Amino acid sequence: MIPIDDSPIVRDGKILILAMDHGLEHGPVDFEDVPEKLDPATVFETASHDAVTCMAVQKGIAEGYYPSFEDDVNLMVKLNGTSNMWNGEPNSAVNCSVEYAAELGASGVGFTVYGGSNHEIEMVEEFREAQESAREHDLPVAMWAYPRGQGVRNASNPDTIAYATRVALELGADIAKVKYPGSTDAMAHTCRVAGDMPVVMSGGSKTTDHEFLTQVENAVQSGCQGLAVGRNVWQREDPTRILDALEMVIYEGESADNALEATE
Ligand code: FBP
Repeated sequence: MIPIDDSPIVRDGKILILAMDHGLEHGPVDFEDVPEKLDPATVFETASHDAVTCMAVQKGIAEGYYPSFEDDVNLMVKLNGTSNMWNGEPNSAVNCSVEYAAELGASGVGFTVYGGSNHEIEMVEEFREAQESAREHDLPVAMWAYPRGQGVRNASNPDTIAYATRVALELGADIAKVKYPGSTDAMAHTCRVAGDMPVVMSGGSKTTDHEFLTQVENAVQSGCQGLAVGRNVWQREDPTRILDALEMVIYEGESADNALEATE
């Protein structure tokens, strides 16, 4: 397999995944304040920003929209997902194969594993199949490493987040996407337990420019290679501006304050 740093979804050792699988995971409610973003083409246009190393979408969005953007955007196909209508113990249906993701033009694949769910065993078995198939296609695998379910008392607990990150390394993920564990020390610990595997911070629900960029700055300073973000970019009125600022913080090591000032 090609070294992760040589993958097209990595730029100068850094990663910015623009995720837009929310229509499946959360439903149209995430687009209420930005109804124009219901058209996936608008988010693909945003993903053509230099700061974005790939855009993560589900199969149906890749099939319908990626052909118009393949020259400007690297594609990550999410191989599993669940709707918010599912009310059971956390699980994620595999809805796309690695072979088909490769056919669609993917430069990487994404896979959710809910550690601590009663479905963890089957999810890890499904991950095994995807990970080994991704190796055959030379595609990096990003694990959405989300502790969630009956075995998890507190999904925000820093030790739990570090554990989920280590699970990603042990199972052969190339990138772990994790929630911010609350402090720079905890994030640094999370990155340490990941060994050489890049860790990217999950964006979360939309916050202010300052709050969001400061958290990204803290994550990057703690050893994170970047970000996998959705709402904090495309729910904004001006996604280009926040991407300009993210480019400074992630790739140039600028502070959130400097990046905000420079992009005002
Ligand atoms: P956000 O930056 O908007 O949080 O997107 C990242 C992501 O992992 C998406 O890929 C996914 O749809 C969503 O968050 C899952 O959110 P939740 O943690 O609420 O399940």
